[in-house]
Amino acid sequence: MKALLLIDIQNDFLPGGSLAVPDGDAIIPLVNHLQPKFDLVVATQDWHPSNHKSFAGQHAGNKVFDTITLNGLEQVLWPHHCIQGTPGADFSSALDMHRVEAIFRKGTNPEIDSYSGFYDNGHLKSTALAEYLRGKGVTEVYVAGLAADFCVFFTAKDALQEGFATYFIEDATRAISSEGFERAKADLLAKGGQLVQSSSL
Ligand code: VGL
Ligand code: ZN
Repeated sequence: MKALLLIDIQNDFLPGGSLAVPDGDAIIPLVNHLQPKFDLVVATQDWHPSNHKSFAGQHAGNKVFDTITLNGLEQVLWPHHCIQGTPGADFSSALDMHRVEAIFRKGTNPEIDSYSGFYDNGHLKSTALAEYLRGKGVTEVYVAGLAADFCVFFTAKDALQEGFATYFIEDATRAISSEGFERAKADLLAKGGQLVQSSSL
């Protein structure tokens, strides 16, 4: 069974949002078109309390995109984004949601960031996404969404570690930085992941 994971296709990561990923909206027609080709479609939703410590505004003396140590982990400081219940946290209205069987929320603990749909950044707590997928008989996981160099990358890395055959749909994601995108792809390939284009699916 093949699952498509739609990572964080939320207004704050799209043009006009507080942490807009360049050209992020270009992926939406692609992922809408891809959905019927899969046995299962799941979405993740970045879902932060307003005092989340990944927000630069929570750290006097730091600015957006600084890197700090937060509870022992390296943490990039972000603009406020995807605050629970706000329009920025909503899925794009252009995203077809009617085939999405489950939504996994992440980033709810203010003390730790959570890029992957499977675990927080310290691998302290699971979202149970792996168990959910296994329970549905999924063996192949395809990842798409935003941002390629953060949440899509970390989700793909955990999918590999969980033993799923993992495919990174290269044209159905966009990155915050192009160097980050290249690093992410090289790392996934080195770990046994595969890069695919949506046209081949
Ligand atoms: C993300 C930074 C902070 C993402 C989420 O979805 O890639 N990036 N929170
Ligand atoms: Zn976030």
